[in-house]
Amino acid sequence: MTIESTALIRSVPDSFANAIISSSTPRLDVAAARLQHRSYQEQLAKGGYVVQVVPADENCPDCVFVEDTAVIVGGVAVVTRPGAPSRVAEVGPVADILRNRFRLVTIEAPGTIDGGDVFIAGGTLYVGRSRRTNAAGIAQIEEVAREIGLGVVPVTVNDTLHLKSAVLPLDGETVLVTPGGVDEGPLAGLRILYEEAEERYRASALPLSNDELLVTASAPRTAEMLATSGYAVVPIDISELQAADGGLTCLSIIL
Ligand code: CIR
Repeated sequence: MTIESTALIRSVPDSFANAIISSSTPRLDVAAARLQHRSYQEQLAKGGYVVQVVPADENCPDCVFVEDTAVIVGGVAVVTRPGAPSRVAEVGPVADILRNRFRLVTIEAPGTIDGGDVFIAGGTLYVGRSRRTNAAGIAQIEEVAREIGLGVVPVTVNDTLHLKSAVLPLDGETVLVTPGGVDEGPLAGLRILYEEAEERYRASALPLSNDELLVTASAPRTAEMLATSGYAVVPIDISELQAADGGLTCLSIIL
């Protein structure tokens, strides 16, 4: 029997128009974001995931970026304490779903972690030191990782929001990296492919359950490089969600 993986996603609230944005992007278009999010949901289902949808919360403009609220580490769901104060209330409904399947560990103050700062590859948990994830948060997730025998490698994030804004796991051993986005020294054990220079921070990628790779349509040259490297690329337009600093990983938690 195949055990299907679940992808937890969260709907786009009307208040998405007020999501946190780092650039001078004009007003976010909620309707366009919803259409793109629907297409993301469809691709996850086509790609072999069972999709579970958490309803939006109008009090949480950024709640569609559900990845930031929890990190699955083996049989443990680490419920985060997001680094942006306006996002702290997002965790409750996600934790309520995860507690049915996982032991919960909650990041406590003064620790902060955004799930976008964490990925696991090759027996190692990589965690970003970023504007959103601090040393106290890293120490707490490190304890969970060590319990199940994972090594922990902190990575300093330079000029971007999260570790996964610049380093995207493509499989157990390969990452797609934005040159200069993070201190690359700690990534030494991984095979690195680089985002094309003229598409800086536009490429995002998410492995599907059927071994295809979802890649943002806003980075066609990087997508071409990935296809040439042997990945079965499926392009998707999430430009309106990217306008609020989101990528493909941040729209789901894979269980
Ligand atoms: C934020 O600034 O928190 C949101 N507007 C974007 C979060 C993106 N999350 C992610 O990449 N994991």
